[in-house]
Amino acid sequence: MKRTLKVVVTGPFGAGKTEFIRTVSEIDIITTERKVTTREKQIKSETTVAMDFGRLTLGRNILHLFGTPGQARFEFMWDILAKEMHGFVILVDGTEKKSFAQAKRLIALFTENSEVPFVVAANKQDLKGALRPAQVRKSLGLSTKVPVLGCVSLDADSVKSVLVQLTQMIVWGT
Ligand SMILES: Nc1nc2c(ncn2[C@@H]2O[C@H](COP(=O)(O)OP(=O)(O)OP(=O)(O)O)[C@@H](O)[C@H]2O)c(=O)[nH]1
Ligand SMILES: [Mg+2]
Repeated sequence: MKRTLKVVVTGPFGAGKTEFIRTVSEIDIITTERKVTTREKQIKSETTVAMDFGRLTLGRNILHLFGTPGQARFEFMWDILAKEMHGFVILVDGTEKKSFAQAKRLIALFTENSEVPFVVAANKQDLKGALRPAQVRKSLGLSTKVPVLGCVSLDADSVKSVLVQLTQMIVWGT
């Protein structure tokens, strides 16, 4: 029998969350991207303001993927999206070390309110200068119990391997 798992994809502004979901979703994703009006508009023109939604089937598991906004001013959505999730992905841009403080804060917030499994994905591994997973683990001060995986959100196999790992942790509790 198929089962549905709720997976939240979170991380700092511009980490690649919307792209991650778009790349693997079997349905046209639902996005809420709007023009950036704050000073971050120099970095990218559009940002998620409420959520992304996509779906991916992995064997007998149907993953409902919920992407969060990255900008802290939309953080009221984080709690709403995290409700009854089975697991989550913390996506960080390996080329943006200054976003790691926000990534740490997100990990603290999400683990404070929930005990579900999570993995960290060191994204944008295709770009020069991207920190490797081991360096991301060290920078974020993560224990060896937390899987830190390399990722390229533009590549479906790469995104799937992150989600397969998380699904195994959810289903088998390992
Ligand atoms: N080269 C490269 N570019 C990426 C990768 N992942 C995302 N991007 C690009 O990075 C930019 C930001 O990606 P988004 O998916 O909008 O990031 P987001 O985390 O949803 O951003 P917010 O919703 O604003 O927080 C886009 O131009 C993406 O195409 C990656 O793995 N490699
Ligand atoms: Mg987004």
